[in-house]
Amino acid sequence: HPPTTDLFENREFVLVSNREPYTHERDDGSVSVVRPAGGLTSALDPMMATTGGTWVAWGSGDADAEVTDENGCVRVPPESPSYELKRVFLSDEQVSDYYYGYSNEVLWPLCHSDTAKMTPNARYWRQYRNTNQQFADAICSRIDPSNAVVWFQDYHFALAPRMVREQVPDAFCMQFWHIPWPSWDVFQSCPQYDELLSGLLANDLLGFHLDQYCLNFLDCVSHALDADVDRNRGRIDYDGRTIRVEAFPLGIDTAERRQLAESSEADEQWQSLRETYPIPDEGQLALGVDRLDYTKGIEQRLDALSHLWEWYPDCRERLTYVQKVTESRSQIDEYQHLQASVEERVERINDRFATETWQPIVPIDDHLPQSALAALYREADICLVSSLRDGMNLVAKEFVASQVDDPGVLVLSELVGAHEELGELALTVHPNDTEAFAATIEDAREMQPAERKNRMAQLREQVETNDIGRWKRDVLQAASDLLQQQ
Ligand code: GDG
Repeated sequence: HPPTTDLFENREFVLVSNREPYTHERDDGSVSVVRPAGGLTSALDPMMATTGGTWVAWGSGDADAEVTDENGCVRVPPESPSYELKRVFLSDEQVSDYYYGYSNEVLWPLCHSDTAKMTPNARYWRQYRNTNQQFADAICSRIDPSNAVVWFQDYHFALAPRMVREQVPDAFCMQFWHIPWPSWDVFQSCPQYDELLSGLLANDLLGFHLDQYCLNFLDCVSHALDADVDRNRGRIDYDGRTIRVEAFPLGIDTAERRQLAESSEADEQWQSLRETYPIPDEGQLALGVDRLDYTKGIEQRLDALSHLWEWYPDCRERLTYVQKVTESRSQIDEYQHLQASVEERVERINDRFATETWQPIVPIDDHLPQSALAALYREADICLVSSLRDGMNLVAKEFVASQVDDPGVLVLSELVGAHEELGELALTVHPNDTEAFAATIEDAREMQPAERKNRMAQLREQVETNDIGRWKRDVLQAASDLLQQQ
Protein backbone atom coordinates (compact mmCIF):
# COMPACT_ATOMS: atom_id res chain seq x y z
CA HIS A 1 0.00 0.00 0.00
CA PRO A 2 1.37 3.43 -0.89
CA PRO A 3 1.84 5.88 1.97
CA THR A 4 -1.12 8.23 2.25
CA THR A 5 0.95 11.24 1.21
CA ASP A 6 1.49 9.73 -2.25
CA LEU A 7 -2.23 9.17 -2.69
CA PHE A 8 -2.98 12.87 -2.83
CA GLU A 9 0.15 14.07 -4.58
CA ASN A 10 0.67 17.63 -3.48
CA ARG A 11 -2.73 18.31 -2.02
CA GLU A 12 -2.84 19.48 1.56
CA PHE A 13 -4.69 17.19 3.89
CA VAL A 14 -7.27 18.74 6.26
CA LEU A 15 -9.02 16.70 8.90
CA VAL A 16 -12.07 18.12 10.69
CA SER A 17 -13.50 16.70 13.91
CA ASN A 18 -15.37 18.01 16.89
CA ARG A 19 -12.85 16.63 19.42
CA GLU A 20 -9.25 17.69 19.20
CA PRO A 21 -6.30 15.29 19.34
CA TYR A 22 -4.50 17.29 22.06
CA THR A 23 -5.84 19.66 24.67
CA HIS A 24 -3.85 22.12 26.74
CA GLU A 25 -4.92 22.35 30.36
CA ARG A 26 -3.87 24.70 33.15
CA ASP A 27 -2.68 22.75 36.09
CA ASP A 28 -1.20 24.40 39.22
CA GLY A 29 -0.07 27.45 37.28
CA SER A 30 1.61 25.55 34.45
CA VAL A 31 0.15 24.33 31.15
CA SER A 32 0.16 20.61 30.36
CA VAL A 33 -0.81 18.71 27.23
CA VAL A 34 -3.49 16.06 27.60
CA ARG A 35 -3.44 13.28 25.04
CA PRO A 36 -6.44 11.57 23.58
CA ALA A 37 -7.57 8.61 25.67
CA GLY A 38 -8.12 6.11 22.89
CA GLY A 39 -10.83 6.50 20.28
CA LEU A 40 -10.63 7.78 16.78
CA THR A 41 -8.61 10.89 17.51
CA SER A 42 -5.66 8.80 18.68
CA ALA A 43 -5.93 6.56 15.61
CA LEU A 44 -5.92 9.49 13.18
CA ASP A 45 -3.11 11.38 14.89
CA PRO A 46 -0.33 9.06 13.55
CA MET A 47 -1.79 9.44 10.06
CA MET A 48 -1.67 13.23 10.33
CA ALA A 49 1.89 12.98 11.63
CA THR A 50 2.92 11.27 8.37
CA THR A 51 0.77 13.25 5.91
CA GLY A 52 1.21 16.63 7.58
CA GLY A 53 -1.50 19.23 6.97
CA THR A 54 -4.08 20.73 9.30
CA TRP A 55 -6.49 19.27 11.83
CA VAL A 56 -9.39 21.59 12.57
CA ALA A 57 -11.22 20.95 15.86
CA TRP A 58 -13.02 22.61 18.74
CA GLY A 59 -10.47 24.06 21.17
CA SER A 60 -12.00 22.72 24.36
CA GLY A 61 -9.05 22.78 26.79
CA ASP A 62 -8.99 25.59 29.34
CA ALA A 63 -5.48 26.67 28.27
CA ASP A 64 -5.97 25.97 24.55
CA ALA A 65 -6.14 29.64 23.59
CA GLU A 66 -2.94 30.49 25.48
CA VAL A 67 -0.67 28.35 23.33
CA THR A 68 -2.09 29.07 19.88
CA ASP A 69 -0.88 31.78 17.47
CA GLU A 70 -3.10 34.63 16.24
CA ASN A 71 -4.78 32.21 13.79
CA GLY A 72 -5.70 29.74 16.52
CA CYS A 73 -2.97 27.30 15.42
CA VAL A 74 -0.45 25.24 17.33
CA ARG A 75 1.95 22.63 15.93
CA VAL A 76 1.57 19.09 17.25
CA PRO A 77 2.39 16.35 18.30
CA PRO A 78 4.16 18.29 21.05
CA GLU A 79 7.29 16.12 21.10
CA SER A 80 7.84 16.13 17.31
CA PRO A 81 5.59 18.75 15.66
CA SER A 82 4.55 17.63 12.19
CA TYR A 83 1.11 19.12 11.54
CA GLU A 84 -1.01 22.14 12.46
CA LEU A 85 -3.84 21.90 14.92
CA LYS A 86 -6.26 24.74 14.18
CA ARG A 87 -8.60 25.35 17.05
CA VAL A 88 -12.09 26.72 16.66
CA PHE A 89 -13.19 28.40 19.87
CA LEU A 90 -16.86 28.11 20.83
CA SER A 91 -18.98 30.20 23.21
CA ASP A 92 -20.85 28.54 26.09
CA GLU A 93 -24.03 29.04 24.10
CA GLN A 94 -22.56 27.19 21.13
CA VAL A 95 -21.41 24.30 23.28
CA SER A 96 -24.85 24.10 24.79
CA ASP A 97 -26.87 24.44 21.57
CA TYR A 98 -24.62 23.08 18.80
CA TYR A 99 -22.88 20.28 20.73
CA TYR A 100 -25.30 19.16 23.44
CA GLY A 101 -28.39 20.53 21.70
CA TYR A 102 -28.55 19.82 17.99
CA SER A 103 -25.77 17.21 17.76
CA ASN A 104 -26.68 15.16 20.80
CA GLU A 105 -30.35 15.87 21.46
CA VAL A 106 -31.48 15.83 17.83
CA LEU A 107 -29.09 14.05 15.47
CA TRP A 108 -27.94 11.39 17.95
CA PRO A 109 -31.42 10.06 18.87
CA LEU A 110 -32.62 10.56 15.27
CA CYS A 111 -29.83 8.46 13.77
CA HIS A 112 -30.37 5.78 16.44
CA SER A 113 -34.06 5.70 15.43
CA ASP A 114 -35.21 6.89 18.86
CA THR A 115 -37.24 9.88 17.69
CA ALA A 116 -39.20 10.22 20.93
CA LYS A 117 -35.97 11.43 22.57
CA MET A 118 -35.43 14.18 19.99
CA THR A 119 -35.87 17.73 21.23
CA PRO A 120 -35.41 19.91 18.15
CA ASN A 121 -35.86 23.65 18.45
CA ALA A 122 -34.94 26.76 16.48
CA ARG A 123 -32.14 27.79 18.84
CA TYR A 124 -30.31 24.47 18.52
CA TRP A 125 -30.62 24.57 14.75
CA ARG A 126 -29.39 28.18 14.55
CA GLN A 127 -26.27 27.39 16.56
CA TYR A 128 -25.63 24.18 14.66
CA ARG A 129 -25.66 26.24 11.45
CA ASN A 130 -23.52 29.03 12.92
CA THR A 131 -20.98 26.61 14.27
CA ASN A 132 -20.77 24.65 11.01
CA GLN A 133 -20.24 28.00 9.26
CA GLN A 134 -17.51 28.91 11.74
CA PHE A 135 -15.72 25.62 11.03
CA ALA A 136 -16.13 26.07 7.26
CA ASP A 137 -14.66 29.59 7.50
CA ALA A 138 -11.79 28.27 9.60
CA ILE A 139 -11.06 25.62 6.97
CA CYS A 140 -11.22 28.06 4.08
CA SER A 141 -9.14 30.74 5.78
CA ARG A 142 -6.39 28.34 6.64
CA ILE A 143 -5.72 26.61 3.36
CA ASP A 144 -6.34 26.72 -0.33
CA PRO A 145 -9.19 24.23 -0.41
CA SER A 146 -9.14 23.98 -4.20
CA ASN A 147 -5.87 22.17 -3.70
CA ALA A 148 -6.74 20.25 -0.57
CA VAL A 149 -8.51 17.14 0.62
CA VAL A 150 -10.93 17.97 3.44
CA TRP A 151 -12.05 15.02 5.55
CA PHE A 152 -14.95 15.67 7.96
CA GLN A 153 -15.64 13.27 10.81
CA ASP A 154 -19.11 12.57 12.08
CA TYR A 155 -22.52 14.06 12.71
CA HIS A 156 -21.38 17.39 14.13
CA PHE A 157 -20.70 18.60 10.58
CA ALA A 158 -23.60 17.84 8.28
CA LEU A 159 -23.70 21.40 6.92
CA ALA A 160 -20.03 22.39 6.78
CA PRO A 161 -19.21 20.58 3.48
CA ARG A 162 -21.75 22.72 1.60
CA MET A 163 -20.48 25.84 3.33
CA VAL A 164 -16.93 25.03 2.22
CA ARG A 165 -18.10 24.31 -1.32
CA GLU A 166 -19.97 27.62 -1.49
CA GLN A 167 -16.67 29.41 -0.90
CA VAL A 168 -14.48 27.05 -2.93
CA PRO A 169 -16.48 25.15 -5.56
CA ASP A 170 -13.53 22.88 -6.52
CA ALA A 171 -12.70 21.65 -3.02
CA PHE A 172 -12.48 17.87 -2.59
CA CYS A 173 -14.59 17.03 0.46
CA MET A 174 -15.25 13.70 2.13
CA GLN A 175 -16.99 12.65 5.33
CA PHE A 176 -17.29 9.61 7.55
CA TRP A 177 -20.49 9.24 9.57
CA HIS A 178 -19.76 7.17 12.70
CA ILE A 179 -23.33 6.49 13.81
CA PRO A 180 -26.15 4.66 11.98
CA TRP A 181 -28.18 6.28 9.23
CA PRO A 182 -31.89 5.61 9.80
CA SER A 183 -34.61 4.70 7.33
CA TRP A 184 -36.53 7.48 5.53
CA ASP A 185 -39.68 7.26 7.67
CA VAL A 186 -37.52 7.86 10.75
CA PHE A 187 -35.28 10.50 9.18
CA GLN A 188 -38.32 12.43 8.00
CA SER A 189 -39.21 13.20 11.62
CA CYS A 190 -36.39 15.75 11.68
CA PRO A 191 -37.75 19.09 10.46
CA GLN A 192 -34.43 20.01 8.79
CA TYR A 193 -34.10 16.78 6.82
CA ASP A 194 -33.61 18.40 3.42
CA GLU A 195 -30.93 20.86 4.55
CA LEU A 196 -29.01 18.10 6.33
CA LEU A 197 -29.06 15.89 3.24
CA SER A 198 -28.15 18.71 0.93
CA GLY A 199 -25.27 19.69 3.22
CA LEU A 200 -23.86 16.18 3.17
CA LEU A 201 -24.22 15.95 -0.61
CA ALA A 202 -21.61 18.67 -0.99
CA ASN A 203 -19.08 15.91 -0.22
CA ASP A 204 -17.45 13.95 -3.05
CA LEU A 205 -17.27 10.80 -0.92
CA LEU A 206 -19.51 9.86 1.99
CA GLY A 207 -18.68 6.85 4.16
CA PHE A 208 -20.74 4.80 6.63
CA HIS A 209 -19.90 1.65 8.61
CA LEU A 210 -22.40 -0.62 6.84
CA ASP A 211 -24.08 -1.11 3.45
CA GLN A 212 -27.43 -0.84 5.22
CA TYR A 213 -26.69 2.70 6.41
CA CYS A 214 -25.62 3.62 2.85
CA LEU A 215 -28.87 2.22 1.46
CA ASN A 216 -30.90 4.11 4.07
CA PHE A 217 -29.08 7.31 3.13
CA LEU A 218 -29.65 6.79 -0.61
CA ASP A 219 -33.30 6.13 0.11
CA CYS A 220 -33.65 9.35 2.13
CA VAL A 221 -32.06 11.35 -0.70
CA SER A 222 -34.37 9.87 -3.30
CA HIS A 223 -37.41 10.79 -1.19
CA ALA A 224 -36.36 14.25 -0.08
CA LEU A 225 -34.37 15.80 -2.91
CA ASP A 226 -34.47 16.16 -6.64
CA ALA A 227 -31.54 13.82 -7.17
CA ASP A 228 -30.68 10.88 -9.38
CA VAL A 229 -29.89 7.94 -7.07
CA ASP A 230 -28.17 4.75 -8.20
CA ARG A 231 -28.68 2.34 -5.31
CA ASN A 232 -26.62 -0.45 -6.85
CA ARG A 233 -23.50 1.59 -7.45
CA GLY A 234 -23.84 3.92 -4.46
CA ARG A 235 -23.86 7.05 -6.61
CA ILE A 236 -25.94 10.19 -6.42
CA ASP A 237 -26.16 12.89 -9.09
CA TYR A 238 -27.26 16.10 -7.42
CA ASP A 239 -26.80 19.77 -8.14
CA GLY A 240 -24.56 19.06 -11.14
CA ARG A 241 -22.13 16.82 -9.25
CA THR A 242 -21.69 13.11 -8.53
CA ILE A 243 -21.39 11.87 -4.94
CA ARG A 244 -20.07 8.44 -4.06
CA VAL A 245 -21.60 6.67 -1.00
CA GLU A 246 -19.71 3.66 0.33
CA ALA A 247 -19.40 1.41 3.39
CA PHE A 248 -16.08 1.31 5.27
CA PRO A 249 -16.49 -0.72 8.48
CA LEU A 250 -14.20 0.83 11.09
CA GLY A 251 -11.63 -1.41 12.79
CA ILE A 252 -9.31 -1.00 15.77
CA ASP A 253 -5.55 -1.01 16.29
CA THR A 254 -5.31 -4.74 17.04
CA ALA A 255 -1.51 -4.78 17.43
CA GLU A 256 -1.71 -2.07 20.09
CA ARG A 257 -4.55 -3.84 21.93
CA ARG A 258 -2.66 -7.13 21.96
CA GLN A 259 0.50 -5.44 23.21
CA LEU A 260 -1.44 -3.69 25.97
CA ALA A 261 -3.12 -6.95 27.02
CA GLU A 262 0.26 -8.70 27.23
CA SER A 263 2.01 -5.83 29.04
CA SER A 264 3.25 -5.83 32.61
CA GLU A 265 1.24 -2.60 33.13
CA ALA A 266 -1.90 -4.63 32.50
CA ASP A 267 -0.77 -7.15 35.17
CA GLU A 268 -0.22 -4.31 37.63
CA GLN A 269 -3.54 -2.69 36.76
CA TRP A 270 -5.33 -5.98 37.24
CA GLN A 271 -3.78 -6.33 40.66
CA SER A 272 -4.84 -2.83 41.58
CA LEU A 273 -8.39 -3.27 40.23
CA ARG A 274 -8.72 -6.40 42.37
CA GLU A 275 -7.59 -4.43 45.41
CA THR A 276 -9.97 -1.54 44.72
CA TYR A 277 -13.13 -3.40 43.69
CA PRO A 278 -14.78 -6.59 44.98
CA ILE A 279 -13.74 -8.72 42.00
CA PRO A 280 -13.46 -12.34 43.19
CA ASP A 281 -10.59 -14.59 42.14
CA GLU A 282 -12.92 -17.57 41.83
CA GLY A 283 -15.66 -18.17 39.28
CA GLN A 284 -16.33 -16.49 35.97
CA LEU A 285 -16.24 -12.84 35.04
CA ALA A 286 -18.63 -11.13 32.64
CA LEU A 287 -17.79 -7.61 31.44
CA GLY A 288 -19.60 -4.63 29.92
CA VAL A 289 -17.76 -1.47 28.79
CA ASP A 290 -19.87 1.50 27.76
CA ARG A 291 -20.25 5.21 27.69
CA LEU A 292 -23.36 5.80 29.75
CA ASP A 293 -25.78 6.11 26.83
CA TYR A 294 -29.35 4.96 26.28
CA THR A 295 -28.36 3.39 22.95
CA LYS A 296 -26.06 0.90 24.66
CA GLY A 297 -28.85 -1.21 26.22
CA ILE A 298 -27.31 -1.18 29.70
CA GLU A 299 -30.68 -1.46 31.46
CA GLN A 300 -31.69 -4.39 29.22
CA ARG A 301 -28.39 -6.13 30.01
CA LEU A 302 -28.91 -5.69 33.75
CA ASP A 303 -32.44 -7.09 33.44
CA ALA A 304 -31.07 -10.16 31.64
CA LEU A 305 -28.46 -10.67 34.37
CA SER A 306 -31.09 -10.31 37.06
CA HIS A 307 -33.19 -12.94 35.29
CA LEU A 308 -30.14 -15.18 35.08
CA TRP A 309 -29.36 -15.04 38.80
CA GLU A 310 -33.06 -15.53 39.58
CA TRP A 311 -33.74 -18.53 37.35
CA TYR A 312 -30.30 -20.12 37.09
CA PRO A 313 -29.32 -20.14 40.77
CA ASP A 314 -26.12 -22.05 39.96
CA CYS A 315 -24.79 -18.80 38.57
CA ARG A 316 -24.99 -17.10 41.94
CA GLU A 317 -21.52 -16.65 43.43
CA ARG A 318 -20.11 -18.20 40.24
CA LEU A 319 -20.66 -15.39 37.73
CA THR A 320 -19.71 -11.80 38.60
CA TYR A 321 -20.52 -8.93 36.27
CA VAL A 322 -18.17 -5.94 36.01
CA GLN A 323 -19.84 -2.87 34.49
CA LYS A 324 -17.32 -0.29 33.31
CA VAL A 325 -19.51 2.70 32.63
CA THR A 326 -18.18 6.15 31.76
CA GLU A 327 -20.29 9.19 32.49
CA SER A 328 -21.22 10.95 29.26
CA ARG A 329 -23.20 14.05 28.16
CA SER A 330 -24.42 14.42 31.71
CA GLN A 331 -25.75 17.95 31.09
CA ILE A 332 -28.61 16.37 29.12
CA ASP A 333 -31.66 15.33 31.20
CA GLU A 334 -32.08 12.01 29.39
CA TYR A 335 -28.57 10.97 30.42
CA GLN A 336 -29.20 11.96 34.04
CA HIS A 337 -32.35 9.83 34.09
CA LEU A 338 -30.44 6.93 32.61
CA GLN A 339 -27.73 7.23 35.24
CA ALA A 340 -30.34 7.13 38.02
CA SER A 341 -32.07 4.16 36.42
CA VAL A 342 -28.84 2.17 36.01
CA GLU A 343 -27.77 2.91 39.60
CA GLU A 344 -31.19 1.89 40.90
CA ARG A 345 -31.04 -1.43 39.03
CA VAL A 346 -27.50 -2.21 40.17
CA GLU A 347 -28.48 -1.52 43.77
CA ARG A 348 -31.66 -3.58 43.54
CA ILE A 349 -29.90 -6.56 41.96
CA ASN A 350 -27.02 -6.42 44.42
CA ASP A 351 -29.47 -6.21 47.35
CA ARG A 352 -31.40 -9.18 46.03
CA PHE A 353 -28.53 -11.60 45.31
CA ALA A 354 -25.43 -10.52 47.23
CA THR A 355 -24.09 -12.87 49.87
CA GLU A 356 -21.60 -12.22 52.65
CA THR A 357 -18.71 -12.95 50.36
CA TRP A 358 -20.01 -12.02 46.94
CA GLN A 359 -21.33 -8.94 45.10
CA PRO A 360 -22.97 -9.86 41.78
CA ILE A 361 -22.48 -6.52 39.99
CA VAL A 362 -19.29 -4.50 40.36
CA PRO A 363 -19.76 -1.04 38.85
CA ILE A 364 -16.61 0.88 37.88
CA ASP A 365 -17.35 4.55 37.13
CA ASP A 366 -13.80 5.90 36.83
CA HIS A 367 -12.33 6.56 33.43
CA LEU A 368 -9.62 3.88 33.26
CA PRO A 369 -6.22 4.08 31.60
CA GLN A 370 -5.90 1.86 28.52
CA SER A 371 -3.78 -0.69 30.39
CA ALA A 372 -6.51 -1.17 33.04
CA LEU A 373 -9.14 -1.58 30.35
CA ALA A 374 -6.84 -4.11 28.66
CA ALA A 375 -6.60 -6.05 31.92
CA LEU A 376 -10.39 -6.20 32.22
CA TYR A 377 -10.80 -7.31 28.60
CA ARG A 378 -8.10 -9.96 29.03
CA GLU A 379 -9.45 -11.38 32.28
CA ALA A 380 -13.12 -11.40 31.26
CA ASP A 381 -14.62 -14.80 30.39
CA ILE A 382 -17.65 -13.22 28.75
CA CYS A 383 -18.12 -9.78 27.16
CA LEU A 384 -21.70 -8.51 26.93
CA VAL A 385 -22.54 -6.01 24.18
CA SER A 386 -26.27 -5.32 24.13
CA SER A 387 -26.82 -2.02 22.29
CA LEU A 388 -30.29 -1.20 21.00
CA ARG A 389 -28.57 0.52 18.05
CA ASP A 390 -24.86 1.15 17.54
CA GLY A 391 -23.07 2.36 14.41
CA MET A 392 -20.26 -0.15 14.88
CA ASN A 393 -19.31 -0.77 18.56
CA LEU A 394 -15.59 -0.95 19.07
CA VAL A 395 -15.82 -2.58 22.50
CA ALA A 396 -16.70 -5.94 20.89
CA LYS A 397 -13.56 -5.72 18.73
CA GLU A 398 -11.34 -4.55 21.58
CA PHE A 399 -12.44 -7.51 23.72
CA VAL A 400 -11.54 -9.94 20.94
CA ALA A 401 -8.14 -8.35 20.29
CA SER A 402 -7.31 -8.44 24.02
CA GLN A 403 -8.11 -12.14 24.57
CA VAL A 404 -4.47 -13.17 24.67
CA ASP A 405 -4.76 -16.10 27.07
CA ASP A 406 -7.70 -18.36 27.95
CA PRO A 407 -10.26 -17.46 25.25
CA GLY A 408 -13.61 -16.08 26.38
CA VAL A 409 -17.00 -15.67 24.70
CA LEU A 410 -18.45 -12.60 23.00
CA VAL A 411 -22.20 -12.12 23.48
CA LEU A 412 -23.36 -9.62 20.87
CA SER A 413 -26.61 -7.82 20.15
CA GLU A 414 -27.87 -8.33 16.63
CA LEU A 415 -28.58 -4.57 16.51
CA VAL A 416 -24.95 -3.34 16.46
CA GLY A 417 -22.90 -2.65 13.34
CA ALA A 418 -20.16 -5.05 14.48
CA HIS A 419 -22.66 -7.91 14.32
CA GLU A 420 -22.30 -7.97 10.55
CA GLU A 421 -18.64 -8.97 10.84
CA LEU A 422 -18.64 -10.88 14.13
CA GLY A 423 -22.20 -12.18 14.49
CA GLU A 424 -21.62 -15.71 13.22
CA LEU A 425 -18.80 -16.37 15.67
CA ALA A 426 -20.25 -14.59 18.68
CA LEU A 427 -23.38 -15.67 20.55
CA THR A 428 -26.16 -13.44 19.27
CA VAL A 429 -28.77 -11.86 21.53
CA HIS A 430 -31.72 -9.55 21.11
CA PRO A 431 -31.43 -7.01 23.93
CA ASN A 432 -35.20 -6.80 24.39
CA ASP A 433 -35.71 -10.56 24.77
CA THR A 434 -34.74 -10.81 28.44
CA GLU A 435 -35.32 -14.55 28.94
CA ALA A 436 -33.43 -15.58 25.81
CA PHE A 437 -30.66 -13.11 26.62
CA ALA A 438 -30.25 -14.71 30.07
CA ALA A 439 -30.22 -18.20 28.54
CA THR A 440 -27.50 -17.12 26.10
CA ILE A 441 -25.32 -15.84 28.95
CA GLU A 442 -25.75 -19.27 30.51
CA ASP A 443 -24.71 -20.88 27.18
CA ALA A 444 -21.64 -18.67 27.12
CA ARG A 445 -20.80 -19.73 30.67
CA GLU A 446 -21.01 -23.39 29.75
CA MET A 447 -19.25 -23.29 26.40
CA GLN A 448 -16.49 -25.89 26.22
CA PRO A 449 -12.87 -24.73 25.92
CA ALA A 450 -12.40 -26.23 22.44
CA GLU A 451 -15.37 -24.32 21.04
CA ARG A 452 -14.36 -21.11 22.78
CA LYS A 453 -10.87 -21.43 21.37
CA ASN A 454 -12.12 -22.13 17.87
CA ARG A 455 -14.58 -19.23 17.84
CA MET A 456 -12.11 -16.80 19.36
CA ALA A 457 -9.37 -17.72 16.85
CA GLN A 458 -11.72 -16.90 13.97
CA LEU A 459 -12.98 -13.74 15.64
CA ARG A 460 -9.40 -12.61 16.16
CA GLU A 461 -8.56 -13.26 12.53
CA GLN A 462 -11.54 -11.19 11.43
CA VAL A 463 -10.66 -8.27 13.72
CA GLU A 464 -6.96 -8.39 12.79
CA THR A 465 -7.60 -8.46 9.06
CA ASN A 466 -10.10 -5.61 9.15
CA ASP A 467 -8.16 -3.35 11.49
CA ILE A 468 -7.88 0.44 11.63
CA GLY A 469 -5.02 0.46 9.11
CA ARG A 470 -7.18 -1.30 6.57
CA TRP A 471 -10.01 1.21 7.18
CA LYS A 472 -7.75 4.22 6.68
CA ARG A 473 -6.23 2.73 3.51
CA ASP A 474 -9.64 1.86 2.05
CA VAL A 475 -11.14 5.29 2.71
CA LEU A 476 -8.11 7.17 1.41
CA GLN A 477 -7.74 4.90 -1.63
CA ALA A 478 -11.40 5.49 -2.54
CA ALA A 479 -10.81 9.24 -2.24
CA SER A 480 -7.66 9.06 -4.32
CA ASP A 481 -9.44 7.07 -7.06
CA LEU A 482 -12.19 9.69 -7.20
CA LEU A 483 -9.66 12.50 -7.34
CA GLN A 484 -7.94 10.88 -10.27
CA GLN A 485 -11.21 10.61 -12.15
CA GLN A 486 -11.92 14.31 -11.69
C1 GDG B 1 -19.31 6.02 18.27
C2 GDG B 1 -20.45 5.11 17.79
C3 GDG B 1 -18.77 3.57 16.78
C4 GDG B 1 -14.80 3.21 27.36
N1 GDG B 1 -14.52 3.33 28.67
C5 GDG B 1 -13.22 3.65 28.74
C6 GDG B 1 -12.70 3.75 27.45
N2 GDG B 1 -13.70 3.47 26.61
C7 GDG B 1 -13.57 3.44 25.15
C8 GDG B 1 -13.65 2.03 24.60
C9 GDG B 1 -14.04 2.29 23.15
C10 GDG B 1 -14.82 3.60 23.23
O1 GDG B 1 -14.64 4.12 24.54
C11 GDG B 1 -16.31 3.38 23.00
O2 GDG B 1 -16.47 3.11 21.63
P1 GDG B 1 -17.82 2.55 21.01
O3 GDG B 1 -17.54 2.19 19.59
O4 GDG B 1 -18.28 1.40 21.84
O5 GDG B 1 -18.92 3.67 21.17
P2 GDG B 1 -19.19 5.28 21.00
O6 GDG B 1 -18.40 6.06 21.98
O7 GDG B 1 -20.65 5.42 21.11
O8 GDG B 1 -18.69 5.64 19.51
C12 GDG B 1 -19.99 3.67 17.69
C13 GDG B 1 -17.72 4.59 17.19
O9 GDG B 1 -18.26 5.91 17.28
C14 GDG B 1 -16.57 4.63 16.16
O10 GDG B 1 -17.04 4.92 14.87
O11 GDG B 1 -18.23 2.26 16.90
O12 GDG B 1 -21.02 2.85 17.16
O13 GDG B 1 -21.57 5.21 18.66
O14 GDG B 1 -12.90 2.51 22.34
O15 GDG B 1 -12.40 1.40 24.75
N3 GDG B 1 -11.41 4.04 27.18
C15 GDG B 1 -10.59 4.25 28.26
N4 GDG B 1 -11.04 4.19 29.54
C16 GDG B 1 -12.33 3.91 29.83
O16 GDG B 1 -12.70 3.87 31.00
N5 GDG B 1 -9.28 4.52 28.06
